Amino acid sequence: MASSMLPLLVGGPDLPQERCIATGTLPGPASRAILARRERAVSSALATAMPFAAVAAGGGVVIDADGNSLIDLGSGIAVTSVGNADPAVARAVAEQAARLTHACAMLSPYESYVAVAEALNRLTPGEHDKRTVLFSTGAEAVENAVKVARAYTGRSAVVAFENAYHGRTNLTMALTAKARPYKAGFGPFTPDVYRAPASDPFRDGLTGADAAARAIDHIERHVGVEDLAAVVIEPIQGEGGFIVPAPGFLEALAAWSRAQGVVFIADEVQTGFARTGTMFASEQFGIVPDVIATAKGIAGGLPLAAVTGRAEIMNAPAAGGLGGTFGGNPVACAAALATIDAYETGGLADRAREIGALLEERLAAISSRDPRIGDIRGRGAMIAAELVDPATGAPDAALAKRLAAACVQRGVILLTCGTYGNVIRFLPPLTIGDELLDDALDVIARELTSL
Ligand code: PLZ
Repeated sequence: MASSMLPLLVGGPDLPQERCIATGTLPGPASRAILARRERAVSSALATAMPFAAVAAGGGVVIDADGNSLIDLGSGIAVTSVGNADPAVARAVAEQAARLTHACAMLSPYESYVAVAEALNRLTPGEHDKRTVLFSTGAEAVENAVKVARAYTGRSAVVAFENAYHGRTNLTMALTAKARPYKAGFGPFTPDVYRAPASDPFRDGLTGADAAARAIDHIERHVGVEDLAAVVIEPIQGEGGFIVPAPGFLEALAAWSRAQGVVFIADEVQTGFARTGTMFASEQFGIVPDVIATAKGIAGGLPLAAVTGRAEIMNAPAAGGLGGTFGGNPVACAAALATIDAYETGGLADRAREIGALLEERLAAISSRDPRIGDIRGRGAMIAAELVDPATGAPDAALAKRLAAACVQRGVILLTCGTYGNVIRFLPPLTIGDELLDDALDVIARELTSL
């Protein structure tokens, strides 16, 4: 059946909140047809993790082309925190699209762009005077944060950390740690990017203070502060494995950066917008970044990203130095205003903490019976379990992959991550109900036992 003949399926929270694989296995026939067309039309370099084509989503479920209903533990990689096809966001998008789809912020301002900037200046950590610029993707935000830091300091070197993920553009590939699949074959990379050891309590056993001292010593010896414009760090590393640094690590690094005149850039692309139980993860570590990059959860699924920072830093590039055709598109801005309103008035940060507590409790119970779960970590609705060989502690990526593949066949969308690929991660929409979470954890427990 051509997709134009399918009845219009409305997504959002009114979708039945249930897990149901009516086709028995995935992909069902309608998904299979789309996947086959995809293979002929789309570059094979774009891999797809899931064996189904999505047509609608909302609350805590994703509906596929065959009408199967899957529990969403991924939110499209931490994007639809406010819920997919949220009615208020959908309304704001429709109204804005019917009025003005594009103006180009470099040509003429529009109120929604300014309002998003005001909201970010108000909501990001710190009471100092701030400015914001909008972009379309997380990588673009990180890249522009580095541009701003270089313009402000007149220095060029940038430090990123082990296990970091910052994007797929040339500069952000250089900042990203993992070679395969992100970097291999795509060099040469931009010069003057250096990698420092991070804090990884499960693997390095260091206190935050010791890990910071190790990182700072590494930076001072290998880079030198005279040429260092910025350190770029995810407060909780996302793609690298949901690694929560040991207490004190980020504080020490931020204090050292301030003392050295180095711009401290927090990449909160994955951790931002209520995901970790506070509006931004930096708050939980008591740090006030000079510059903060955001994207993903900012606009309920519409492509929008931002760089927010100290006014003197953000105003350092010459007029015209920052921009882009689509950055801060009016439809994306309208979506962001509705989304940010939902975070602020809908108690979603509190809900993230409840989700985190439920997930941690259920995972702890599973791990008490299964030593292959080596570590459970994260904050709020950004929780992960690291799978290891119990005898050696070696990462077990094959198990993570098999578990995710088995769970999706049972109707649970489970993502993996980690430098070694051996981490299962939980990033449900904050609109998911406890019943779905419990059901998903039952499935995961059952499938894990059988593997
Ligand atoms: N910074 C911390 O998590 C995106 C993409 C994974 P873009 N992570 C998910 C993949 O395989 O492409 C991400 C992130 C952090 C930056 C980015 C980049 O954001 O919107 O994908 O460019």
